[in-house]
Amino acid sequence: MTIVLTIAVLVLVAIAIWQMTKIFELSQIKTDNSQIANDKDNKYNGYLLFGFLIFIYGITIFSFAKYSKFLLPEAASEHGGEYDLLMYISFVIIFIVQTITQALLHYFGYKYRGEKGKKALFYADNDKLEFIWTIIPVVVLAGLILWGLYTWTNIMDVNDEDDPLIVELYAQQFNWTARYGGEDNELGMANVRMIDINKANVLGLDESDPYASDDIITKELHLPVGRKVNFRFRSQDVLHSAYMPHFRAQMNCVPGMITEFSFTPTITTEEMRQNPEVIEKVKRTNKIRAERAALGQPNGDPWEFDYVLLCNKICGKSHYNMQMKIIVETEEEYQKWLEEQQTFGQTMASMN
Ligand SMILES: [Cu+2]
Repeated sequence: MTIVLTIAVLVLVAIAIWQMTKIFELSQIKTDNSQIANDKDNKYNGYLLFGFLIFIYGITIFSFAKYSKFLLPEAASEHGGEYDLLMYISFVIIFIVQTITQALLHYFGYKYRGEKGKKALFYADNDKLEFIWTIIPVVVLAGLILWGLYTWTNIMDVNDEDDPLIVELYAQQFNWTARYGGEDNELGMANVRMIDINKANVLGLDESDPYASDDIITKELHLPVGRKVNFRFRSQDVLHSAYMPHFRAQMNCVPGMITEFSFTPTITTEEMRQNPEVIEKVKRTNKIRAERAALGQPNGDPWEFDYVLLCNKICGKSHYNMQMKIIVETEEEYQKWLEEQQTFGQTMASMN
C-alpha cells in the first residue's frame, strides 16, 4: 500500500512540475523565445565558461589546502620513498597539464563562440599539430610507464638476500594472526585442514614438522627496524588484502595459496610519533575525541599513533575493523619481546 501511495505522489508531483513549466513558458510568450541562440546568448555562455574555469581552479586549490592533511606521512620503509616519488611526479604532471589544457579549452570556447556572420575556418588535417600532440604524450607516458615498471619490479622482488626475517600473516574473517619462524627463522608446514581449535592450533600447523615447534604465533606484529622482512600471506576463508599503508605495502591474501611481499622498515614507532605530520594528526584526532568524551559518546579516549595492518578487500560485515597493530622497534626491544612469547611447541605441550 505504501508503495502504491508513493508512486501516486511521485506521479502527481511530476504532473504538477510539468504544468508549472507550461505556465512559465506561456508567461514568457512576449519575449524572444526562438530556439536558435543569438549573439547575446552565445556571449553569455562564453562568460559562463570563464565562470566554470574559475570554479574548477578554485575547487582544486580549496581541496589542496583543506584535504592535503589526510595524505599519509613520510614512508616508513626503504622502498616507500621511491613509490611516493613516482606518485608525486605523476601528480605534478597531471596538475600542470590539467591547469594549462583547461585554460586553453575554456578560452578558445569563449573566443570562437558563435557570432552572426562568422564562419569557422575549416581544414581537414595538420600534420605538424598532430605530430606534436601525439609525440609529447607518448614520450611522457612511456617515461612514466617504464619508470613505474622498473620500480614495480624492484619492489616486488622477494628474495632471500640479506638474511630477511620470515613472517607469516594469516587472514581470517575478521582478524589477523602473525607467525614468526622462531630460532631457525623457518616457518613450519601449515594447512587449513590441520586446524584444531580444541588444541588451540588455530593456524593449522603440522605438529610433526620439526620446523613448526619453535614457531611463534602472535596477535601483534613486532618488527625490528632496518631488517628486511619477507612476508608470506595466507587466508583461511575468503579474499583479504594485507594493507600496511605507512610502509606503502599491500598484498592480497588468497585462500589455497601463499602470496609474498618484502620490505624493510626504516622508522621505529617511537620515531614516527615525533614526525610533525603525525603529531598534527594525533592532535586533531584527540580534539575530536575530547569533544566526544565531553558529550559522553563512545570512542572518546585519547589516541596514540601506531602503525597498523588493515584489510583492504571487502571481506564481510566486520571487514572495516579487521586490523592488527604493528610495532617497529630496535633490535634489542624486538628480541626482548620475542623471548616473552610462547613457541607453538610450548603451547601444544601446555594443552596436553
Ligand atoms: Cu578481510
